[in-house]
Amino acid sequence: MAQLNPDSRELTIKVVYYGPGLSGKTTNLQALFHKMDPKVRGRLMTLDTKDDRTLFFDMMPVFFRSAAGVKVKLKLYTVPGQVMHESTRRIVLQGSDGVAFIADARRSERQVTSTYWHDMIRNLQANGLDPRGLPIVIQANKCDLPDVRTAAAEFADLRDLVQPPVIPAVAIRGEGVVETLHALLAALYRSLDARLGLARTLRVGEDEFLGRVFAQVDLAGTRLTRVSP
Ligand SMILES: Nc1nc2c(ncn2[C@@H]2O[C@H](COP(=O)(O)OP(=O)(O)O)[C@@H](O)[C@H]2O)c(=O)[nH]1
Ligand SMILES: [Mg+2]
Repeated sequence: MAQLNPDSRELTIKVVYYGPGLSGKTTNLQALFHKMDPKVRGRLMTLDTKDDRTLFFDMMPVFFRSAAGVKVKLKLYTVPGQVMHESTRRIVLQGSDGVAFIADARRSERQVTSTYWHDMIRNLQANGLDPRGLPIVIQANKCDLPDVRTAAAEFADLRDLVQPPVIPAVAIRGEGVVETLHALLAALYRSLDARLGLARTLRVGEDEFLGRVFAQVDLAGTRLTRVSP
């Protein structure tokens, strides 16, 4: 979980992009990387193998400093999707502050998606993280393909224990990618504020927190809406 280092006034936040292999996790990070101003983003580290699959994880840091001098480091990770990397998926989830679950929205992928979702819930619990208290969003990716689920009601098979928002996306075109991160960070801010008192003790408000990240993002074609608590 995110910790504040009181001496350096530095807050490190971990966000994980989880989901089955080939659902579009790396594509999300790549799209974000290209939309983000180099001033706030670090290097995108991807360790894809030649068959297009993530072997260990991808990571991209995003940095900003608040007006009150708090340095925020946001680290975006992906997990490998292949079944044989189950233990790696569990380890990457350790200490996460929020999860974007990237689903391939095609109905043909429904069973695999459900398996990975419930595997994530178990892995969170194995790491001592209560999914009911963790900011989570579901991205319905690949909405450019035929026979997809896009409405939250069509993801009832995932939304039993928790009911995260469902955000439609076409990550290869960069659509829905910023919306997904924005919805997650809005929920994440509230959870961190409740735990660490970001507004009260650090004087970092929600508008500033989201503003500092998304002011540096190319928002062409993006519609950000406020997500209700
Ligand atoms: N049609 C379509 N393909 C996508 C989309 N997003 C990702 N892909 C493709 O799906 C494959 C797997 O994507 P990748 O990001 O590597 O998946 P990961 O295993 O979850 O990291 C790649 O060939 C991507 O180009 C999308 O929105 N629509
Ligand atoms: Mg990948």
